[in-house]
Parts: sequence; C-alpha cells; structure tokens
Amino acid sequence: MKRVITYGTFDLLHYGHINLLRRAKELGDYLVVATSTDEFNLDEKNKHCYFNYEQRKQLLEAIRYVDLVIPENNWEQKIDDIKEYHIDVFVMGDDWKGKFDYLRDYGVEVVYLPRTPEISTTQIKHDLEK
Ligand code: C2G
Repeated sequence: MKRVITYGTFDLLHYGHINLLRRAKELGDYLVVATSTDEFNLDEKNKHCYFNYEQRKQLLEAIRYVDLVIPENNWEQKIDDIKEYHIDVFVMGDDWKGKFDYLRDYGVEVVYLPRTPEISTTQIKHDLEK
C-alpha cells in the first residue's frame, strides 16, 4: 500500500486541482489531502476563501482520487503527517518546486507535478468580476 500526500487550499475547486489529485493518486494506492484551515489561509497564506474549511473538505472528499482529507493548520506539520500517515510520496504542483526537498530526509519521495496552465482560483475570481 503506497501512500501519497498533498497539501493545498483547493478553494473554488477546478479542473487544475482535479488534474493534480488524479496524477497524485496515480503515484500510489492511497491519497491523503491536507487542506488549509480558514485560520491558516488567513494568517499565513493571506487567502480569503470563498468556501470555508468544512465546505472545501466536503468537496475534496467527493473526489474519487481522494481517500482521506485532513486539516493543514501550519507550515510545520508535514514531517509529523508523513510519520502519522506512513507516507511514501509527497506531491505538490511545480509552483512549489524545490520548496519541500528537505522532506526527502524523512524517507519520502518528493514529486513536483506540472501545474495545469491558464486556470487558477485567482483567474476565476478575476473573470467573474468582469
Ligand atoms: N494546481 C495545479 N494547477 C493549477 C492550480 C493549482 O496543479 N492550475 C495545484 C497546485 O500546484 C497545488 C494544488 O493544486 O499543488 C493546490 O493548489 P492551491 O489550492 O493553490 O494550493 P496552495 O495555496 O499552493 O497550498 O503547504 C502547501 C500549501 O498548502 C499549498
């Protein structure tokens, strides 16, 4: 049982997120998704989400590639998560390339996947404002 983890806000869920989650699941058998709490988004990521944590969690749990959704409360929890959930592979979009290489020291494979071009939550909000 190869276990994969990925992190994100996943607000206004779109096909770019789905592409990431599908490819992450293809790297193993079980996918854990840590989604940022509202406090973490506001305090640390300066993100004002349209959907709150519970709503974003519910959306993610409905995705066939996702096996478990947990809260992301801070930047530091990744090492603990890797241990607690027996993770083999850590996956992020390549906008994070290089940022989490240190996790290799904890026995996980670190994989950065190409982002889906031209779609983003910011772009969606911008287009809707027009
Ligand atoms: N993503 C993607 N293609 C897009 C948009 C997003 O592949 N067009 C990926 C991102 O690279 C990320 C995931 O989808 O891996 C979630 O994106 P965000 O919700 O923007 O996540 P982010 O705010 O980058 O949070 O500790 C890590 C952070 O929680 C990551």
